[in-house]
Amino acid sequence: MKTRFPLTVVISLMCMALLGSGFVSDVSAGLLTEEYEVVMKDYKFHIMKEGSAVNSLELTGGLPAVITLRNEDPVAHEFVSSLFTRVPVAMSGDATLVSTKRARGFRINPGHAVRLEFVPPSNEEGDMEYDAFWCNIHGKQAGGDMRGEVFIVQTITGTGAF
Ligand SMILES: [Cu+2]
Repeated sequence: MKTRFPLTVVISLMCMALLGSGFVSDVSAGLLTEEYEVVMKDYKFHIMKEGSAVNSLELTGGLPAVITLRNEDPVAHEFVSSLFTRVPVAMSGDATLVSTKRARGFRINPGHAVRLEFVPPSNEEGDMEYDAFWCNIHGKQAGGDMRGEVFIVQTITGTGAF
């Protein structure tokens, strides 16, 4: 079973070291990619950020995001979201594209993993955007286990940085 955590940790430590040394300003640090890992296991989504379990995906508008989906269950699962109808996603790995009326996503077979790269939408108003994600096989009903939330915050507005 391979894991990307060490690399993420190394990068984080490097960034902290650079921040501490004054080489990287806060603004530059804000341009780093946001990385999450979502493990599908026991018919649940387990969301990890920098090696820690978190409850939801919190992304920043305009800031590149990487989400690695890993299916550790013996059945196929899906990761489907309305967010993917609004942003183009680059996928690497082995998954099948899934399309519903209001959402798009990926079906991942047992033991497989995929890496998604995209830039969450930014809006000039600075409004937080909200999307749900779910497994369209096991998490269609509200309140089900195979559902989760994506928040897209807008922290960089009116700077012309993007
Ligand atoms: Cu599922």
